[in-house]
Amino acid sequence: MLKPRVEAPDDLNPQETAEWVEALDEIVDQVGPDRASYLLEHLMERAANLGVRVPLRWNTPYINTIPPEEEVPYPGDREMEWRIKCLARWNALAMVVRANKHDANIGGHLATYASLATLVEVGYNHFFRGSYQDPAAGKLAGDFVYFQGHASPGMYSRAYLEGRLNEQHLANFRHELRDHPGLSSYPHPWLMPDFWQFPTVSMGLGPIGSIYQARFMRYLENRAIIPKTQRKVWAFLGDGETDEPESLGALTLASREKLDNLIFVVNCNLQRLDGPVRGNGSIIQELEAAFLGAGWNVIKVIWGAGWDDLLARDSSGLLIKRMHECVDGEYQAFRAMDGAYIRKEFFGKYPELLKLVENMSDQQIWDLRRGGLDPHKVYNAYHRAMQQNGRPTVILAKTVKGYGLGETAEGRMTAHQTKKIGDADLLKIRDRFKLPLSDEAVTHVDFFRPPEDSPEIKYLRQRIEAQGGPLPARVVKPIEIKAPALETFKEALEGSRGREASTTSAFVSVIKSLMKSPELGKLVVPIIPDEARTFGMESLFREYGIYANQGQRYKPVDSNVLLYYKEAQNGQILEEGITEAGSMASCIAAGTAYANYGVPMIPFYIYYSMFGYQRVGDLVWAFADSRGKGFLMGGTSGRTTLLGEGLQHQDGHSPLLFSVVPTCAIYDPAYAYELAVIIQDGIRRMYQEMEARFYYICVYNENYPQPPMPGIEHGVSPELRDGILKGIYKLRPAEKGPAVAQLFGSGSILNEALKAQQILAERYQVAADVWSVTSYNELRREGLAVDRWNRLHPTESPRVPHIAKLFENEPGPIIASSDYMKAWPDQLSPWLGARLHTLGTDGFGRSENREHLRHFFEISAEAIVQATLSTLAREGKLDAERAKAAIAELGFDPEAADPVTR
Ligand SMILES: Cc1ncc(C[n+]2csc(CCOP(=O)(O)OP(=O)(O)O)c2C)c(N)n1
Ligand SMILES: [Mg+2]
Repeated sequence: MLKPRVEAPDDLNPQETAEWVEALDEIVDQVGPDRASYLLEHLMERAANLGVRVPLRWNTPYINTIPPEEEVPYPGDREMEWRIKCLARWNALAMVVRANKHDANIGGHLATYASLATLVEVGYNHFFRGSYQDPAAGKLAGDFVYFQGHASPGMYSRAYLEGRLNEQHLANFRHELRDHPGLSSYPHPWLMPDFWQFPTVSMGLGPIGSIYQARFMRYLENRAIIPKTQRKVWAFLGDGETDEPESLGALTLASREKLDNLIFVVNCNLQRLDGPVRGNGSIIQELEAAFLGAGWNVIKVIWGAGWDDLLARDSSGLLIKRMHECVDGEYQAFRAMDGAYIRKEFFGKYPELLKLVENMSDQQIWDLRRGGLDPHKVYNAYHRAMQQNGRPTVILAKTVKGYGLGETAEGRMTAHQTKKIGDADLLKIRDRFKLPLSDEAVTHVDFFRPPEDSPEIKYLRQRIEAQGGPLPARVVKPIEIKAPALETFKEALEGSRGREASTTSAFVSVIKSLMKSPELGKLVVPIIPDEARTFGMESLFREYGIYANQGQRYKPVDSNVLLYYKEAQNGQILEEGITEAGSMASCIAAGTAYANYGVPMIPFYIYYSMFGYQRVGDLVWAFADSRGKGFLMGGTSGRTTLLGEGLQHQDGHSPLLFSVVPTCAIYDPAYAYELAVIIQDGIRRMYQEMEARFYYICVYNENYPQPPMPGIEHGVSPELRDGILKGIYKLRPAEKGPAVAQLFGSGSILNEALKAQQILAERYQVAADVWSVTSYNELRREGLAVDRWNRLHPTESPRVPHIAKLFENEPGPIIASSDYMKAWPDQLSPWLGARLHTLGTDGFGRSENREHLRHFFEISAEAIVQATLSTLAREGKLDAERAKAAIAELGFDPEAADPVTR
């Protein structure tokens, strides 16, 4: 029978407690820790069955996860590898110090790589594979390594030793705009497209990116698009970096999806930029609990080999106790001081521990290394991580920030920002690294690469060959796919035949046609963060399946209906759940697969547009940096078209936000045929012409009749197609022309412009032309490019931007109305000047219906009419009193507060 709980003070019966502890001590002493662990587990199970609440602990002791007796021997030549590492470290340091000597404040980081060198060098020499050999497919891409961004000097100096970069490259670190090739500050595929694969320097993007990369790798394997290999995704991250929500936010996805192709290495140097990561606590223990709780394998590499003997000799248990007691702020201080300090402050706390080190000199105590700086310990951790057991692995490696850099940086609060090292320290480092450099060469901070036939370079080459090639390397194989003919999207081109439909449903028809295409269908990757039903895409579930690594282990509740919720191991849809960051990370993996895997996957990431750029802008930036391709579809677009939802849902600015990304083409189509033209051409440009660009396209949920493409009965009009792609075409000229005003509309609001055209004609006898503006931004970019050319060619006859040419002979003011902020159409001001008058949705959204919203934001048909009349009046083309009277007629109050203020 269960006993009622009593409030127990700390210890009801100290003697009994002591007996239990003694019994445990005896077991450990006589039989060993494994038996103790077995007994405890057994006891816990029993306790649970008796209804005892077993105290949960997500921590193991503050020692290495792999005990010495389980270690495997190191396979490499330790001495040789040490020499190579010293060379890599010297040149990395030289890059930064030289850069700042010649150009003060150009920046760069020394301390991060100093702490990371062993972790990456062991990887380079023994784990990271440059390629995989497949019996059928031949040479395949190698492992994917996400390097800590600000450790880039280390990766460059390694590539220098490998002969992939030359001295000029290193000398021009952070000088990318000189006569000789330079190196980018951090990993940027945009800037170094043959070298870097993954932009990581914005903290947190590497971790989440690598998780979704590992998942996407499995997706491609399970769909039989790539062969299965032993390929791994390695992600190196800083301990400070783990504070970013993106770093730890997707951990459970990795364990749920059983991603044993994923290895995180957290460089726990205990410091971030300003100071300690957890001065008052322990970042390693904190991360251990988080990762264990999320279902990962956790391998702690805390202590170097020197500590093994001390731990073995300590029978008091005080050494581990002391290791636990010290907080990270103290550990940091130990490394910033010296051996005597460590003896006094660390061992000195207990006489037993002082005794333990009595035969060691201060130097020997100082030389006791941390696990992440000991190649043997690191090798063993990596070796264990390679064993697949259905779970991702994290290695928590304790290191020292600024390790070996001497008094200026090692363990100092200012380590992160240190860019200069004094001559005395440089000479010490030279001696320590045993580099054959004269004092003069050291003070000049010369780079140093041993000759080609030196043992070091020979060893290096032999290791690279054994690993299947060097890393990082970004190789883009030519791809040969053809964009589908525009006619593939017949349904969209022919319109909805009077039926009301939204551009979102037009998009669904376009993606379905694409997925049916025999050549391209399997390359399409629909990515949806729990909004498929919102967009009417649930019919894809049944037909193409939702990707699920375990298939479907349950009978879905709707299995009796035709379009049931089908999960499948080879499912094509990535149903991500409610994670825009995760979905964007998937989009990055899919949109860069043409380079990383040699398969030109075409992502279509469709989402609630308000939760797009504004939420995951930095990932979008990284997508562009990665030369990502694909389509981002902003669903439920527009501040007034998404009715009812209100302030946090109604999006009036995404296109503007996307316009900051140089490789993003932004379109705001109104009709199904426009959408089809844009997507078809997008595939052509991105995948056939291999242009580095991607698309953001607004799609709306307002239903209206989708007209057929004008003239489609005679085939696609090239001029119309051209207009749609350039960003504008005349949709409906004034019936009783010539027009005295021009109306611009896009997306759903094009219908308001058409309605306005009618009201103007019927009620006010004003003739206006209506234009569909599919992309203000494409027009602006063309205009800017032409302006630049003119600026740089003052003696030649000026070129005229498309938009200016188009309106040279079109009379009257231009009234642009948009479901986005006024700044969106205003992009054309440089070429349309005072003729352009914009109506837009600046301000906060409201929960209302479309009619009220459009009236409130003054973008409705009536608002367009009112603006046109007023503008004509100001230009002297209409009686001002007539324009004034129209304000009330059209339902406006001239004294009402501006919506932007309400
Ligand atoms: C999102 C973001 N915020 C801030 C920074 C600026 N920054 C660069 S490195 C750094 C500290 C990194 O500390 P940690 O992750 O522990 O790496 P360590 O250098 O110690 O290995 C910061 C704040 C950044 N790169 N990205
Ligand atoms: Mg750190």
